[in-house]
Amino acid sequence: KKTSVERDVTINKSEFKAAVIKHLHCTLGTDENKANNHAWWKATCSAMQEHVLEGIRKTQKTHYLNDTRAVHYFSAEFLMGRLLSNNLQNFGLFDVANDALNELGVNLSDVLEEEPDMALGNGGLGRLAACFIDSLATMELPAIGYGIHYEHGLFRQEIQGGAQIERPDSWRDYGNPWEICRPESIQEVSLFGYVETKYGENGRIQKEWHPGHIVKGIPWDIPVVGYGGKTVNVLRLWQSKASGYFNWDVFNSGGYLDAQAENVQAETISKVLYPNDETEAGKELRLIQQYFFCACSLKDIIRRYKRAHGDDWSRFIDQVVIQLNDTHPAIAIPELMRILVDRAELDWDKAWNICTNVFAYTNHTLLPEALERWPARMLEKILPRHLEIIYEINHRFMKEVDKKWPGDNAVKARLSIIEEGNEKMVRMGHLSVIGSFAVNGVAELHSRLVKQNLFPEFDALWPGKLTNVTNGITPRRWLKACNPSLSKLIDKKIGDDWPLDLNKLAGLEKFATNKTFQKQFMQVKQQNKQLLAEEIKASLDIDVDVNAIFDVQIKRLHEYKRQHLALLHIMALYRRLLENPDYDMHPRVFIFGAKAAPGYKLAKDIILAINKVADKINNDARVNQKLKVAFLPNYRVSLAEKMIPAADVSEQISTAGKEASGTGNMKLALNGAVTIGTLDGANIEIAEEVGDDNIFIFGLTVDEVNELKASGYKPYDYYYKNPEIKAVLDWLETDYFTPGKPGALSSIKQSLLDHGDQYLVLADYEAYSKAQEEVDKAYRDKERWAKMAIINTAKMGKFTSDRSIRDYVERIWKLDSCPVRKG
Ligand code: 26Y
Repeated sequence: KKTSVERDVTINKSEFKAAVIKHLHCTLGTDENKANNHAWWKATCSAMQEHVLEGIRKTQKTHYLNDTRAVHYFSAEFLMGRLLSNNLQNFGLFDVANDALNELGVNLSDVLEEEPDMALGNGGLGRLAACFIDSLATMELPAIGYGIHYEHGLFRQEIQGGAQIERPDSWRDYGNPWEICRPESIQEVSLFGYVETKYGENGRIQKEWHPGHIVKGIPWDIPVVGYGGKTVNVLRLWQSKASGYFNWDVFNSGGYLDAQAENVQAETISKVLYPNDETEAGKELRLIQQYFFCACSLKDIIRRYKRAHGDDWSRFIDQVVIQLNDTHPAIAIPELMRILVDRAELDWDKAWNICTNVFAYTNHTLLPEALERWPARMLEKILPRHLEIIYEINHRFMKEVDKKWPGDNAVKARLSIIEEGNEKMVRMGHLSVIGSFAVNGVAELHSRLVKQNLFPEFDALWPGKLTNVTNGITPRRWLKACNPSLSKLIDKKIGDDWPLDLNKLAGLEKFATNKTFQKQFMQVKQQNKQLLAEEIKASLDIDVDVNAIFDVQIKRLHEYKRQHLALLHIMALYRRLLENPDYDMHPRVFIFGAKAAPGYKLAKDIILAINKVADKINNDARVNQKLKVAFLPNYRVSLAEKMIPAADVSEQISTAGKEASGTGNMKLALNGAVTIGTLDGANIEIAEEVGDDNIFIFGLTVDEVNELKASGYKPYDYYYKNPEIKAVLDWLETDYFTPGKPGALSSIKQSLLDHGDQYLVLADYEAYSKAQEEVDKAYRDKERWAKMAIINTAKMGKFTSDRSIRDYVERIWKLDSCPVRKG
């Protein structure tokens, strides 16, 4: 089969070796005899960085010379994971590097393990941003990611006595070889203070913001290497520093210590990523983080624009589109208005026209507790001018609403950016919809619910503005790099151009019933399971049988994701085995990975319960030939890359209507795992692709969830009607799993019975348990299972993030690709 990927960087093994040795000597000041794996890792990164920098230079020059329109992806999170293996893959140098290091007596996989994950995100939303910038570079689109250079990413999770402990993450403690500091592009950002109203000669009201603090933003560029290595875009992350300028007054008046305190404050802004996803906390520092990176990024964009177009704003909307990754960067909307109205002195309508042609907004959630709202008082204190601007935006918008629904105050109250109540709140979702030209949800069902339930009147007011772009994942990281055995098998069967055109995987379908291919495919799965089994042994000292079904649930811990539904079912299997030692089931290993937000008590209790139940089962000789449970600590991108290729079953069991899309579902199916899932998020679209025979769908639909809730859901009914449910819930309350500590796990039972079981765990239990029996039956039919697994891989073409990006480009961004070539 032909090699279809045209490569820009050609370098052979001996050149690669020489480059690594050179960096060992000249960058790290060590040599081959002294170097440990960490030094080899750094030297290998530095060897790559030469090509990376050349790629960045060529890309930026090309974009500049072509005066390209570009997308600016604003996101508070970028969950990049490790970069070396990705960059080697995308430059097509993975095998060269492997051979070169081999000859130096060094093992590349060990070297890759030295790299700390760049975990500047919580979960799905942050990893989506990382997949998107990979696709943008691969498709040679002019793009820049803008975010925050957190000193500490998402906490490292340790498990002690079954419970989650959070430890600080320090991804750059020993230096990060990829990031490039750009002091020439430092920006300053204002905070606090007051607004002065002035009257100009022409009677024009002028607003002047006198800030109380000024902080510096230092840009760090992280290279984003496209597949094929031609376009290398950047992710620009802002680090906060005290601005020398502001502190001199304090310093001169003898307040040296106060001045130092100010330094600490300014540097706190980019210190740490907030670990809460899906629960808005309303913390001042979080708002400051958001404004800080938006203000730096807008200044950066405007500086670049002015270099090409001077003070003429008329072409701004042709050159710039800004995608807001959820409402976290929504403050960019009033900030751009402030720049245009107060600084550039454009009149309001002109400025608003620019804004509403520049911003587009992606919604990632319908959960009410995740919708960002800031107290007006807080905004007034930190960003007094922005609050005024928001009021003005709202005032004009309310007039528009009145034209459409004259005199309807109820609709005004619903649509107003300002939520009246005990405390006035600013609704960032409303601001984002009003200030953008396009709004999208992230899967078909989710986007329909955004229109129908979240923003129905906005859809009536601006038909067509609310739309869908189904999420995707990059097949370079999530198949090619993480599953080399399967990738090579696929290459042999259908050629190696699928990473750029994932629909090509459909070519595997005709081999789905081919005995030889089935065998090869399942052999690869077996190998990957063996590797994960070794990981489980090393990390938890649990022996697992690779002939067992590997059943994997990996995602943030949330009630709506229902890890506790899986737990109840595991307990039920345990109970069935105890009651009937001959209970007929194929051996199964349930494997979990999940972090809980540190303040989310019940989520942490569920982690504790999984670990306590696991302890008991794994050490119970009566059942542990058939049943094992492994909770792998510190779930993160690099661990996902090991777990996903080894999964037989993918658990996607959220309450219908709650999971906006999910992206782990796509990664697992792409690697040949079969989904057991609800009709939620992108599961629905996965089912459409693979067909009903190749997925296990169970549980209530969105409509049924609504009906059940409307008719008065009573979880106790299920408790009394289903003896298994009663038995496992009661079991949780005893001290069977927590010897000497009865009640240690009872909060779960309480939430399901006394607190109303918001996420309908008990209502879906029986359907889930039945679906699991179907999974068991299907797996025992080896040919049937192999066929299902192959079809899952074959039918994932739709879910490449290249397709998502193509949708954004054609329907929202209106971008052209810009080929970057040698020279
Ligand atoms: C407001 C703040 C507390 C906050 C911080 C992070 C709120 C939400 C988040 C993160 C949300 C998130 O990761 N959402 C997920 O986005 C994925 C990508 O679109 C979806 O696949 C997934 O269903 C959704 O839960």
